[in-house]
Amino acid sequence: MRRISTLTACSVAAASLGLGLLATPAHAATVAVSNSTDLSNAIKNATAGTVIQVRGGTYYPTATLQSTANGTSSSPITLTAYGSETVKIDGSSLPSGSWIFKLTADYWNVSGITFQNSPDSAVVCQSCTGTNWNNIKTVNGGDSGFTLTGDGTVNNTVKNLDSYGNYDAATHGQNADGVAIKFGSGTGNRVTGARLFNNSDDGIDLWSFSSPVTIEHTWSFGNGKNRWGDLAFEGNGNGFKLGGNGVTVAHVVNNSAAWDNAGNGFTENSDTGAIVINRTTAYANAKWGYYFATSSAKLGRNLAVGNGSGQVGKGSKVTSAGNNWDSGISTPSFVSTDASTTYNARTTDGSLPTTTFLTTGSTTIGATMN
Ligand SMILES: [Ca+2]
Ligand SMILES: [Ca+2]
Repeated sequence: MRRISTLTACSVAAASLGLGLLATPAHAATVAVSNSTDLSNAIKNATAGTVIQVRGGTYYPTATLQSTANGTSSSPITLTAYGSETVKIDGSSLPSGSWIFKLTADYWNVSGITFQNSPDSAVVCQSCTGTNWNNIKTVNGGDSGFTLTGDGTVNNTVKNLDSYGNYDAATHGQNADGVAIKFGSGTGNRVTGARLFNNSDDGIDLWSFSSPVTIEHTWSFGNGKNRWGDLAFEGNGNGFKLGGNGVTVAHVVNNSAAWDNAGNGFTENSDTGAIVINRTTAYANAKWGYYFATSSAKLGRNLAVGNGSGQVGKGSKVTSAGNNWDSGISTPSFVSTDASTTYNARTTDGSLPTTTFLTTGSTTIGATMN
């Protein structure tokens, strides 16, 4: 097998960089790659401490990029764009049904990369522990953009993800979510700062994931609309789909917003657990802003306006306090209902773009939209 020239012994790499050897983990190496073959091999052959820097450009791998190599908590494996260069990994040359990137591995840090035009799901992390995903984009794929799945899915953080335009044509849009955390278990998983929009199915879907997931500072909008001229379209279009398949689990959503989705803004989807939803906003979704018929959800200080079926549909087990549908709570006015700025580029640190859309200035109710 051809070795990547930059995968040199750690002592040589460290010496050439003028680094102190004591600070360098054994066998760690920094690998800069600029073609798909080297990228594939670097991912496959990584070991704890390996840093893979991907040079700017668009890559067209012909097989799924995948690894079962584990980092450690103190010596993770890093896959990142080189400097501030723009890196896109495009699935157009993959066999049908392929994913672009699959990890069955622990302690990876992946950042600054766009995964686009996947034949199927773009990024799948299966039974992963301790992975960090920063400023990733999953765009225009053939199934869900970003997926965590499997038992042993523990302490993973998805930060500042953009996932949009995903559509499963063969199944008429019924599956492709922006984020899917489905069919698995494990604690400590968190999604923050995500924009999940214009996907054929849901913004985020926690179907049959049996441990609590935390979602915060996340916007989910425009999902479940037939944007593909599909005559048998089946997308659901929930902003936040917080269960499914009979699991009972207390997922948590804080300071997030759902608007303009074809389904509900926030919904249990058969999860009977004590789902916690605080300071979120549901605006102009086609169905309910909040739909919790059978769960023991705890809804606090949420703001629902202009949703088609109504602001809240809740069963007798729901705890509801401080929301604008509760008695004695007033509805603050939105500073803006023009969503155009929500599509803007992120700030230089990767945070959500600055917007006044759906802000109210309230310190007590609704999402702060940042
Ligand atoms: Ca669906
Ligand atoms: Ca879904």
